[in-house]
Amino acid sequence: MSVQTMPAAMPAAQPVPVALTAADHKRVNRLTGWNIGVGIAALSIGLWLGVLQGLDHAGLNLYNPLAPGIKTYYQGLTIHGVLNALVWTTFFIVGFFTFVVVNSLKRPLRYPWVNTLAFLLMLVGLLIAAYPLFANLASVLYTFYPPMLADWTFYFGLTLLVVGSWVAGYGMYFTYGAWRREHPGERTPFLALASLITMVMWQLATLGVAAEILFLLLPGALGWTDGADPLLSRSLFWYFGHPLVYFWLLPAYVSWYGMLPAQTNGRMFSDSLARLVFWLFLVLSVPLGFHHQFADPGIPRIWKYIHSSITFSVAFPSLITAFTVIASLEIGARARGGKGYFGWIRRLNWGDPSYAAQNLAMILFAFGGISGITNASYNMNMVVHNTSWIPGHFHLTVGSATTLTFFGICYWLVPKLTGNRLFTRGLALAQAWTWFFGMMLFGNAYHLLGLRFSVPRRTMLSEAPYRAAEWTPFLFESAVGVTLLFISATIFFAIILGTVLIPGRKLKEAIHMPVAEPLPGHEAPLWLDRWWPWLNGAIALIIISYGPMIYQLIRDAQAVPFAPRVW
Ligand code: HAS
Repeated sequence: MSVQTMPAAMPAAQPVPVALTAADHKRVNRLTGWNIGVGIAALSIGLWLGVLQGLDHAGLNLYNPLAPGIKTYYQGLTIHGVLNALVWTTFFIVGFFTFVVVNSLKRPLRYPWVNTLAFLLMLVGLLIAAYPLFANLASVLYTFYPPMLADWTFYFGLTLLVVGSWVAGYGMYFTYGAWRREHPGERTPFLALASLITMVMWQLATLGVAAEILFLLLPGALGWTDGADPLLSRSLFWYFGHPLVYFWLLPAYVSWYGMLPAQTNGRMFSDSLARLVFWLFLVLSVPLGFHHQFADPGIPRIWKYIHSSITFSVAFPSLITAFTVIASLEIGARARGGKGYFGWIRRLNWGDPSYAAQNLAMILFAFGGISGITNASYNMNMVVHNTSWIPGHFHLTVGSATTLTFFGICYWLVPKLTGNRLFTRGLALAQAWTWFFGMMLFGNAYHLLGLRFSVPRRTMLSEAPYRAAEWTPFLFESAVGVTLLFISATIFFAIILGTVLIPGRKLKEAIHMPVAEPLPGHEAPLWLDRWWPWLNGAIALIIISYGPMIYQLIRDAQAVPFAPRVW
């Protein structure tokens, strides 16, 4: 054949989009259901120990009659922290994102076995870590600082849990990659993009704790080494520990931006700002962990200053969120007949428990956010660090913004997954409001106890000889809060069990994932769909803000002998 007659090079054929079948829906629903179910089961134990802790602080030591298997206050506190902060959140988030990515891309999982494997790894990890926790072999709190050392099974179990969550992320990236090939040049749906960004941020963040466990703690727990450098260890932990909090927060933001407005007839006020906020979190979430170590000697002031500045920067996307999400909700309230500067608030969809829970979570987060910004200021931090102010802060953030939002999501997602009606709307509304008032009282009391009286955190206050009379009104306030939270949690578990188990409650109409569409003509530009500038920016900032200090810490590391077990 002559050159002239050769056919022109054919463009590579674009893969045909793969549609979701009923079997795909069933598979992803089952996977989501299992993840969320395990998360809720863990939460039920973690919350129970939280209630006992709260009552203990108020002077009522009920551990013996109500949790006889728990041998020390610190065992209870460790189980509370690990199950609530690490297990409930991670399982819920992985389940929720698996559902969101598939339903938002409208494409089945590329390799469903990868996501199934992820769930199994996480589950096995949880079961392995549960053994030392309940056998009192790992009462090292959820931050597990050396020289305290837990049984090796604790670290091994946690490692599997984290690796499982990575694998879940890979399953989502493979799915996204396949979608991208099938839809070249198309804008990624917001819900999928935001979920994927969060999972990538998580992969960057968990490198710190993976290094800490694999190189410092696990070898010690296996008896291969005698000690570890506490400062290096704490620095690697907090490299992970602060972005961890955004791993908890961002799924709530996925819902607040991309779903909640639709639940009150609203639209997404700004698709561009929503995407920008997630990219900013990818860039800014990791390089700021030294703000947890303001009181640590050995970290030079300049690094504390740099990390403090980046901490103030990461509050910025949350401030954008406050304004844009409220604007999205206002659009909905006005469409529902709302009028006036503030009168529209009454017209929000308060009668829907899924909506109400999430809006109440936002209100609590406004207070938790303010206390976070207070923590970030070096001199204020010197006042509140290691006091009950800090649990006050994180119960209004992870305990409210995150957990109450996840409850709200469950109120549409669990009926969607089971095909059963919610058991019941009235109970679910009562649950959301009791959680709201419980956290209000609890959070307020703990903040004030820490700020005014320097009441220490992580202490069995019922036994503290220095308990002062002036603490009493606040401790009483916190006990009322704890009681409301206990009632609220009990209602939540009853609702979930009732929805899943009570027969004859089939949905009359199918439930669809709520999706808030952008205002017409306000779709985000395509540059907000590109990964490389943001991902490279995130990696560069991590190297700049951590590289020199981590190098120095490794170079000067001195192994401090692990402490004998005191529990
Ligand atoms: Fe934090 C400690 C700083 C956010 C969780 N944090 C902790 C710990 C946890 C935690 C668990 O700088 C304790 C760790 C330990 O065990 O030692 N935190 C911040 C800052 C922010 C922040 C600056 N934290 C969070 C979030 C968390 C979380 C989110 C979990 C989900 N935090 C610190 C610092 C420490 C710390 C120090 C170390 C303290 C120490 O000394 O140990 C910011 O990202 C917060 C920004 C948030 C806002 C609020 C925006 C408001 C919105 C809602 C608006 C809605 C409204 C309602 C107004 C600026 C988005 C509308 C109503 C209608 C009706 C429409």
